[in-house]
Amino acid sequence: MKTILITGATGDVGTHLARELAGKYKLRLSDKRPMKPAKGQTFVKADVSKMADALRITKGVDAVVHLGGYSVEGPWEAILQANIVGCYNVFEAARRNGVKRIVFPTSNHAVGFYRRDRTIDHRIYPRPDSRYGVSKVFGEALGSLYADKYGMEFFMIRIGNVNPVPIDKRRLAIWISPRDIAQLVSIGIEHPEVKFEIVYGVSRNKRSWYDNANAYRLGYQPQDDSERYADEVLRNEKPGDPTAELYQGGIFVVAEDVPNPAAPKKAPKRSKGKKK
Ligand code: 15L
Repeated sequence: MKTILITGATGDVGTHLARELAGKYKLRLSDKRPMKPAKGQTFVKADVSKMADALRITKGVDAVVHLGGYSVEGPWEAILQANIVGCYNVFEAARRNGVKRIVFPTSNHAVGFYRRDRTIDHRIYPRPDSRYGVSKVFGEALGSLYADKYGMEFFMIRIGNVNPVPIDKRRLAIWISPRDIAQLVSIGIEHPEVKFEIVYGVSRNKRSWYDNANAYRLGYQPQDDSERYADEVLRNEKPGDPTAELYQGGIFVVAEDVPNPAAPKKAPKRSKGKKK
């Protein structure tokens, strides 16, 4: 049985994966926050923004699923340490320890500035919607470098939103169920021909914005479709930010502190002068 390291194991995605992949792999779970591993799994506390920790946890595993990091938009310093330095350390530590295969959950936010009326595939040029999205593009680029230069193998999953059920209109397009993400991660660990692949981490959603042909080519057969939840989700949907609603990344595209050039142009105000 293969030994798989999952970093960021206390997060939502890590928790779903540890449950779904139990029994299939020997799981070494890791995070900087403590957790109690299930029977048959081990836990190693580590902060991957420190190279020594990254080296310690990647030793002796067959593959790494690197979930660890800042998982939403955040301050630059936090993103830099957790997602840029942390990602570099994990890929480099894996290389030094002779671990070839890495599954990297990148994000829909690496391409979040594409509009919702477009269908995009794995070959599209990234359009990150946030500092967080940029950090995911960094991970994709670093993986590409390590694949070409060192012969390592990378399976990049641009994850939509992992949840037992889709939670709003945007997530109807990008939702992935826990069992579907587990299937994709298993393909990423097992597929013999992976050198560098990008796929979308979404279920077989009728409303998807992605052409996920690359995942299907590699054997992905999603079991779920958000459509069965659509009526209920849409019934409860509240009107959102009009700019966010144009873009796949949703609220991540909205600038926090400066005027946003992506915002729809407002009609010019009528002057209050006297009518002629
Ligand atoms: C992500 O990449 C995040 O990790 C997750 O927390 C959600 O925000 C998700 O995207 C999403 O877009 O719903």
